[in-house]
Amino acid sequence: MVSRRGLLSGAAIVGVGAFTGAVQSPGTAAADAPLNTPFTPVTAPHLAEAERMVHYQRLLASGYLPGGLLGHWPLDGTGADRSGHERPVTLGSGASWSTLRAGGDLTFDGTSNAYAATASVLDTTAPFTVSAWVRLADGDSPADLATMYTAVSQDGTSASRFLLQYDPAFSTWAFKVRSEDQSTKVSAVATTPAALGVWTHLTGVWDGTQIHLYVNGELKGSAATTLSWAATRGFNIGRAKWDGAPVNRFKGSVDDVRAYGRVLSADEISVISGRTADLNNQYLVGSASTVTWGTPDDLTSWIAKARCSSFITWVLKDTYGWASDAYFTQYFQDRIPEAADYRKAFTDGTGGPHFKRIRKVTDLQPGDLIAVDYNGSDPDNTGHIVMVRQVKDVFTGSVNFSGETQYAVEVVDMTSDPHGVYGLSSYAQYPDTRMVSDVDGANFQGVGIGHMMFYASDTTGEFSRYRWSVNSSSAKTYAVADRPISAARVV
Ligand SMILES: [Ca+2]
Repeated sequence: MVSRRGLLSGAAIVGVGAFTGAVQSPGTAAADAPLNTPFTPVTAPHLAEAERMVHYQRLLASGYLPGGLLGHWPLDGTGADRSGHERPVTLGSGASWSTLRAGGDLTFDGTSNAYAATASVLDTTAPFTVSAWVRLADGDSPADLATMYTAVSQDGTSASRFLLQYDPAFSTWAFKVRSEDQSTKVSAVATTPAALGVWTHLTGVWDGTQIHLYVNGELKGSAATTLSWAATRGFNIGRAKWDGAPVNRFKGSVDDVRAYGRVLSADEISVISGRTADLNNQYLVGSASTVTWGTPDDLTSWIAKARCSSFITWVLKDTYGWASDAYFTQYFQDRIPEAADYRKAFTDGTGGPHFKRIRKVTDLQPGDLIAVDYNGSDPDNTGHIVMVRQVKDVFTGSVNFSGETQYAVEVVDMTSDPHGVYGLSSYAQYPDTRMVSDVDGANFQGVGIGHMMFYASDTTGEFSRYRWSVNSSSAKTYAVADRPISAARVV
């Protein structure tokens, strides 16, 4: 399943192509494109195993679920339909592209031209599912919580067949269906109030006998209805229809709208909302860890709940017969060594026959491990350990030190804090896969691929310091005198 174009071509893939998908934002992945990740040439089996985990966690984070998809609008700066059904939405003048979430989104100003529309997508006489990320405007021109705002609808001559919306009567989100003559309305309503400025994932389902509303991947409301009629007058994002005219124009932002011609299960809705990714890909402090390489046809079976060092250890144990509890206990005095234990063993040469010290940054190869010792400066962590994908290039843009050369190193690791900040200009060339998802106040954690900056002494070529990402400030740059760094090859 993992694409290895780099391996097939035999050439290292450099630059932004490492995270394909969003044309406008090289650092992000479109929800339907993560299978195209051009991974680096892999000669180290444990790197391949780590990449497989990243790959599936990326699919989960993007809500990858193509089965039955009749329309999918990632809204990454274009109205394109990525479902393969070629149903692009056309924007009214009250809709504009925005970048509140990684990859981009669509913002509506609440005026009469606030919409994006295409011809009818769903056969609304049969069960269907519709979903979207929504965010009511806050700031200088906030949404009015006394006003009805519809995020997604599909319309007949007079009224919308269904509405995924904010309803001021309940002060929260709702999924509704109507009769063709507008005489009947059935609502499934959320249980907690909606707030301004909060990205929320909504899914509405009609299964033939009931409607269901899911909020952030969890079922929050249901109602019985067998209403069935064909809504043939268009699929709308950002508005609804009543008495034959547009109403409920959205004020805020909408992203990743999907229409499925079937009922999605609760587990599937958990996937498309990103909830499963949040559950399965977690950074843990402490000794507990669960790292499970699942099966390709079951995304949800891939689990990466660990800290940096336990993730690396589980990758080695999963890949090599020698990487046993007995080995690590013999050479590291622990079944699952801490990052500082790895650093010390690499430096002292005490890691046993399967770890060979690498001193120079320019000698690093794919699969090598780099361990940093925090020297007791962090109460929660002894340090950090990463697996190298490639030494990408010499970086000279900022935070340079005399007598040292700065290298951007692409790494696989498990962290609570992605490497870099989406949207800063320097980030795009050195992105982090954990930024597939929400960047609006979220801190996407877990296993992923990102870039750290390691420095080498011009005199010796050995590690001299590091910083967490291309965006990290000089003040967050650590010299080896304060935080020792050591690397090793797995042999
Ligand atoms: Ca988007």
